[in-house]
Amino acid sequence: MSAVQTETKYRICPICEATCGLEIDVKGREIGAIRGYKDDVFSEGFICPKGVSLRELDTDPDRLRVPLVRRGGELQEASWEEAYAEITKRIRPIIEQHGRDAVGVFIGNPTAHKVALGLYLPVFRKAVASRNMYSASTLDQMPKQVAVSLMYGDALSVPVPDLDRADLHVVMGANPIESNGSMWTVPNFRGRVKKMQQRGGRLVVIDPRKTRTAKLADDYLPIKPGTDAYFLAALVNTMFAEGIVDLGAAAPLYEGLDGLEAHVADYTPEAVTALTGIDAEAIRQLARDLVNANGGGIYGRIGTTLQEFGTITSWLIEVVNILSGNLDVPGGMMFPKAIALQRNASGKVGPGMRLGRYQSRVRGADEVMGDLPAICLAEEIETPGDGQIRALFTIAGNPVLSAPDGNRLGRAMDSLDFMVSVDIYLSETSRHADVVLPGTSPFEECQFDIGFNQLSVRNAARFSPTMFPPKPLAEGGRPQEWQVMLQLANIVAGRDEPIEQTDDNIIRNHIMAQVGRPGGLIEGRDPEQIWQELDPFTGPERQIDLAIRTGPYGDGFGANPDGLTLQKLIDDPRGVDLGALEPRLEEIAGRMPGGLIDLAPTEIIGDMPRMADRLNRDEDKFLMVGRRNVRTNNSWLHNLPLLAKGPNKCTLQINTGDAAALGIVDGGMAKVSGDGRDLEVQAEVTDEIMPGVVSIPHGFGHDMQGTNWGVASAQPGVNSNHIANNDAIDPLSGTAVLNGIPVDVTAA
Ligand SMILES: Nc1nc2c(c(=O)[nH]1)N[C@H]1C(S)=C(S)[C@@H](COP(=O)(O)OP(=O)(O)OC[C@H]3O[C@@H](n4cnc5c(=O)[nH]c(N)nc54)[C@H](O)[C@@H]3O)O[C@H]1N2
Ligand SMILES: Nc1nc2c(c(=O)[nH]1)N[C@H]1C(S)=C(S)[C@@H](COP(=O)(O)OP(=O)(O)OC[C@H]3O[C@@H](n4cnc5c(=O)[nH]c(N)nc54)[C@H](O)[C@@H]3O)O[C@H]1N2
Ligand code: SF4
Ligand SMILES: [Mo]
Repeated sequence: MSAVQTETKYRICPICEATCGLEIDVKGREIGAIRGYKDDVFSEGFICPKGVSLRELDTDPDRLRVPLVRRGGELQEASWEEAYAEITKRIRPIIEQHGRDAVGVFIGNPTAHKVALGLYLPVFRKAVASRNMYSASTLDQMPKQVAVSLMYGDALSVPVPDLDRADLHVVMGANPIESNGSMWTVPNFRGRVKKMQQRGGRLVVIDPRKTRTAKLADDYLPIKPGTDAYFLAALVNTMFAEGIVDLGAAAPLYEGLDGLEAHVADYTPEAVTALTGIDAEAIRQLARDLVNANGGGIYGRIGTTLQEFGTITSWLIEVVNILSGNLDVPGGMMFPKAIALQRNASGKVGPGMRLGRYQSRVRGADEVMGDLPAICLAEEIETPGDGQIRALFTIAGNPVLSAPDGNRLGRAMDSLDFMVSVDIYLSETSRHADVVLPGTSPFEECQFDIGFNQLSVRNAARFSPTMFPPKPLAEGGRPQEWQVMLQLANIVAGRDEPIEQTDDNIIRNHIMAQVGRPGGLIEGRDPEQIWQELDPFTGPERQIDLAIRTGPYGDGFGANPDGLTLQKLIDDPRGVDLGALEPRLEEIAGRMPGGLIDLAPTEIIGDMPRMADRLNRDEDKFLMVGRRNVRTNNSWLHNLPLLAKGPNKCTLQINTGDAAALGIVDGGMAKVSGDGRDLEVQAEVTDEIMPGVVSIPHGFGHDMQGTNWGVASAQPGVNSNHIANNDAIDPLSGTAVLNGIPVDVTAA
């Protein structure tokens, strides 16, 4: 009979941006049932199958638990000391002989979800000090971040739908019923939409596929992939033509309205109908509805960013929302104010972005926000010369599946002098490494959302302490991931100091920054006293405590006694609700040069001539788009039985008419070719995709040699990015074009 009692623990789900609160039965080190936590102030009990599957993630026998070091060509288990020693031995000579740019880094999506990585990656990046920084951002949301930076001064100044008070919600190129939202933290999207509809509000979905979100909609407009910019330009054109532009009370905060009309003059609703596939009158009606809405706006996501005109489209979405009077009003598109680490709430003055401060070596692509485009990674490894990448770190990333032409990237990885991956699986990418350092289970780290609190449908905050702290390294245990990042930082920087000391130095610098911040909550205070008050927190907790206490709701270490501290969040797992979103436009505009928001940033206007070209382009190919399923998360949850079960998720969706014309049958095989490569994939014949469009989800193709996917390899699917063109790019954001890929389709 066991004396170990079942306890209930609470924590924030780290998988997707909805950040649901979970209620978890725990017995010793064992996870029992996982449920949605009803009393969570933010997610109110919402959960999806991925949250439930965290138990299987924790126990997955294929998840890496010890470091691997390549010896005699084989990855073999090693101690942490051996792995760190191997990295030191191999990386230092490369840096000493070839300089810092010889080290490349690829940073993947989970680094935005795990606070241990989010807080300590910047330390590692700074230590590497190479221009060869790459991330999943240029395979994802970078266009939106470029657009909002140029307009609102910061890459996370992203207005999000205030859905709970909206009466017209337009979803463009997103499928939140499956994805649970992105660049917008919104648990229970369905429930919130239903409530809006009960209030008399309307949901409009614009997507080439009739998605589950589209099925919930009052209006569904199928659009040809990659043509959203034309559709949006026609909305703007209509608003000017009909004289219904309405900037509202915020009008004095904008500049650039005068020139705008001329930039969209060619894009009348009639002029874009053939290209977009959307009827001119539907465009006019939506323009009027947006102006007349009592709070609403267009929300655009991966279908609008990961495409040919990503930055222009993201900018036009903002323009439409502004011209229709929907920015910064209740029910419209609003700027959240997070509890901690929100740059646009800290008084720092913008503008947020200078593009192209340097260029990539081989093709001369512009740097964006300190990254070079992910599509440049392979050529920067392959091409000899000064500045060639000879060593690569991948941190929670799987670019062999997430980036175009992954087989080429994999071959390039094999040509490196040295490669390190920090990952929880032996994936299509980490299998190429010489040293693989295992990440932790989510239950072995604390959790707090830095970015997603800044993108939240309501202002709220929660914190989850570490549930199962690993035994310290000195006692035969393992480091947490923030400690791994610090150790790697010290190795590449050649710093011979214990990571505890590095961490102390980091927090001391943060304290100095806060006591020196004009107008800050602890301006002019004694740094030593603040240091002592942070005791006994260390690591991420200490950084979070300092950030909360000096943030917009913080206690200011006594300056504002009712304010928040990390301890208050620890004491109440339900979290704190900080209320509905509030108008912030004056504050946002005040950070811009001249105190004005530019409706027509020069850089983006300079990119618009590209749009004219496509109007005359001959398009005779199918256009391939991606999609998401609620039981997947990019490339790495396919190994959990709970999620992997059921029919093949990696199918080619093709319209019934197209399939009939090509002799492709439902369940049969099709051959899809793009950029000189092809793949064979099971067809799913359906009316829920537009004619001329096909869809394959990304993140599959788990049959490559050297991975360790016991479950996922049984239903491997295909890597859709194998046929994506590595040269197709949205130039301003350096983002790959992975929606609207031209392909040929035949029966196989
Ligand atoms: N065609 C097409 N391509 C796409 C997309 C698309 O829609 N269509 N979407 C793009 C988007 S939006 C994104 S974000 C990218 C994703 O691109 P990536 O970030 O490169 O890919 P992921 O599949 O998210 O891989 C994450 C890796 O991190 C590991 N991991 C998970 N949790 C942890 C952890 O806690 N610690 C550590 N150390 N490792 C962990 C996983 O095992 C996995 O190997 O893909 C992009 N690629
Ligand atoms: N279940 C699950 N949830 C996830 C993820 C996952 O893999 N699985 N990934 C997470 C990540 S990293 C991200 S970035 C988010 C993404 O979140 P979402 O953007 O909501 O992702 P998708 O479900 O891929 O929806 C994109 C939609 O855009 C449509 N589309 C494609 N091209 C175009 C176009 O040119 N124009 C228009 N208007 N539509 C187009 C597609 O048909 C698709 O329905 O999801 C996150 N959440
Ligand atoms: S919706 Fe996202 S955050 Fe919520 S349980 Fe599912 S994966 Fe986790
Ligand atoms: Mo993403």
